[in-house]
Amino acid sequence: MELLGAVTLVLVIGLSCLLLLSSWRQRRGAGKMPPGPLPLPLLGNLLQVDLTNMRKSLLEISERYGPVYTLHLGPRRVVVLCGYRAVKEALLDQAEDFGGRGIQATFDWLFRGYGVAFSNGERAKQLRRFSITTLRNFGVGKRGIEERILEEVHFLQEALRGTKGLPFDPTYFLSRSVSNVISSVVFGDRFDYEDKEFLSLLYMITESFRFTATAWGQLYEMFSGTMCYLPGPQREAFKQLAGLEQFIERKVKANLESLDPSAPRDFIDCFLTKMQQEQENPASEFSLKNIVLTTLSVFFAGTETVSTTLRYGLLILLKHPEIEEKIHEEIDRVIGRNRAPSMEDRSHMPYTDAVIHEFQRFCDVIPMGLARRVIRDTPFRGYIIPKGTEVYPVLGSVLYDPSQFSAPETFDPGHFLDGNGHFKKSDAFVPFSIGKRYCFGEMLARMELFLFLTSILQHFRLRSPVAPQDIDISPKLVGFATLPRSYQLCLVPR
Ligand code: LZ1
Repeated sequence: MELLGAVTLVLVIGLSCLLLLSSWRQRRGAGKMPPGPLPLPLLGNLLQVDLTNMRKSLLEISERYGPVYTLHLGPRRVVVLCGYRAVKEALLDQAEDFGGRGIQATFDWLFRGYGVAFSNGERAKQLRRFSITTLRNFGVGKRGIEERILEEVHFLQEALRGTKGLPFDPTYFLSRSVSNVISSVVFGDRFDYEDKEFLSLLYMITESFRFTATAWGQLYEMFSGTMCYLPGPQREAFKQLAGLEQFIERKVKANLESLDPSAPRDFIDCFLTKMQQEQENPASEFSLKNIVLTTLSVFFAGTETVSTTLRYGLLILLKHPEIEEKIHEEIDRVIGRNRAPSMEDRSHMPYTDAVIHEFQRFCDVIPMGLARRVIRDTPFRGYIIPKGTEVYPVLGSVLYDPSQFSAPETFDPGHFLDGNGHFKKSDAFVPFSIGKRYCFGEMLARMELFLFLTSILQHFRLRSPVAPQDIDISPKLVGFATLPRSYQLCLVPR
């Protein structure tokens, strides 16, 4: 009995020391860090956040600790930035300092620091510059891509007419069309809407994105170190990401076998050519890993964000038929029924433009942005953030900042209109983030949102099988991503 007592005592003391040590390690060098809730050993601030709504939790904590605070996501020590001023002062005014990339644990399982979106340093720099230039060479931001989008619009119209006014879930209608625009750029061609492989790719994208929005996905952000070895929903997400990687690997191989450097067919060809040019350069980041994971980043980002925004947007219009009606009026007045919309129309359609901005503000598709990292010891608002510390720019807290929008919780296109019905810009419109690593798909996304939305509403009236007052436009999931509830839509030709 005495022996048992002694063993217990030693165990308890030993365990306490371990916990204290781990707690001390967490807070090491925290002297000049922003304040924040006291972390527990190992768990960090797990008990202070609601994994089903991180955006809300992060805002509630900022009411107590201010717009800049330190939060422990399990073992990750993260500086959280809330509200327009803090995010802008960091990401724009100290763009260089805050220009590193932090962790997105689910995606990092596959990316491991490679590819344009989730890399750092020289690698990120080379890949970003190459990606922007190459997208531009394929017409992104110019007439070329506008024509490609309008071509895709025709296929979408035809598919939508096929629903014959019956209720349907619009998810895959939208994602197939949106994805085909970026697919044309990265793979050189669109997919047929019935292509089984295409549908399985879209399923893999949608499902892995959905996982990041769930509470499990957020738990995984904290404990990826152990959870990646354990069974659970994260395994499904890994399977989907791995499936996407395998598809891109096959594409790269096929392109290589038929490559003609003098006539690049797509983004992959351009990357392969660059790889060959830089074969002798030991500092080159144009490697096999980076071609696969850069192509995948662009394909993934170019598919899921825009289609989620459109899907959410159409649901909002079902809730607010009076807003839909005003868009119809503006379309009829500016474009009419006999020609396709074009980007030139946008500047003559302030109401529609405001609605699209309000979609992006209200939907808040990536509420915490992609995590950043300070690349050096960074003085900020009297604190010193040590080099390498992760930073969460809470984009949702800017999009919902009450000092920037009169009624942030309400869907109101008036947030982007002045008293005369002219479009009114807002500095707090940051769905693409800002600063050194802002989303370079911004131009493409905004063109797609405008052209897809106007051409759907030019030809169809939206109807809901559910009465507008019974439609719930609050999100179904808020994590890394924000997702709308699923719904049925009817389209009536007009
Ligand atoms: C991304 C997004 C989501 C995931 C990965 C990259 N770029 C949105 N934009």
